[in-house]
Amino acid sequence: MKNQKLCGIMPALLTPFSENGVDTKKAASFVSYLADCGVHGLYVGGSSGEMLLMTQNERKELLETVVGTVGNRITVIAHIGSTSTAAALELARHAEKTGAHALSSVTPFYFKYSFRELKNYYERVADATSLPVIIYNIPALTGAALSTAQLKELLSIPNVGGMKFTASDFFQFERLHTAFPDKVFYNGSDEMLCSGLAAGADGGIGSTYNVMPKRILAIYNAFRANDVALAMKYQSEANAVIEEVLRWGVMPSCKALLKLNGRDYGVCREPFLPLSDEALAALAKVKVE
Ligand code: MN9
Repeated sequence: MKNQKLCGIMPALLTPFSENGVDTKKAASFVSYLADCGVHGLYVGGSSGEMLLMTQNERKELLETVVGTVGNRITVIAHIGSTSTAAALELARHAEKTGAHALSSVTPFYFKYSFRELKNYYERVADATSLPVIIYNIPALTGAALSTAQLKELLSIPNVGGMKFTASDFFQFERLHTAFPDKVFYNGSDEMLCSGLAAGADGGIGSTYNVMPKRILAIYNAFRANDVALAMKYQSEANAVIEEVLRWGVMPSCKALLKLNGRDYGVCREPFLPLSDEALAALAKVKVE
């Protein structure tokens, strides 16, 4: 049986920073707002959350804030992926203790690990807690372009509950979820949410969901109601926003869009830079809702 609690629309939460840490007040107020919008869950501490630019303690603090604020209303998936297995396992145990509903991890990156090493990593993460583990497959960023057979092997690990699939090979995507009908599969490319749903996704996880949750929910709800034409109309409206976001950089643009639309959520950590006036002027023209 598919875990219904894990299905649906889940913003890949952006992290608000204060001068010297995570701005937990801003995070709490924002996740309450997202839950009020009707999102089904949150994906916390992933790439959109700038996890690579955060300390272990900051990642834990952010998760505690989110679970403490909305953990009994919506699903919380803790991204615990790290450059070392030891760090990932520490975050995984902390996430279970904190009350997250699932774990997720990107495939270990930077070094070119063998498949044997990647598989061992997921076995260790899956063994560390009783929570379902969502494999995060994003070959364009990790460089780990795994074959369908290799992804199936990862999905076969006990405690692996599904996959976040950020790629455009919907043939591979269909083969995977058809082979594992009880596991949960997420579309990862916001610009292709409708296509991913058509290919069988149970939901989506994405950065731009932070800035236009209602429109993304409208795509999902129209598709679930079998109105593909309407879902594509909303997708096209979303893509006008995503096109600009991709032009100027995903996370800096998403934070700038929040500010332009009345919510000061701060800026990204360096090496990211605040956007230029030219970028801000272009983003001011897009309609997020
Ligand atoms: O997978 C996100 N990818 C990254 C999730 O954060 C790297 C997406 O939501 C993209 O940011 C989005 C824009 O290309 O689709």
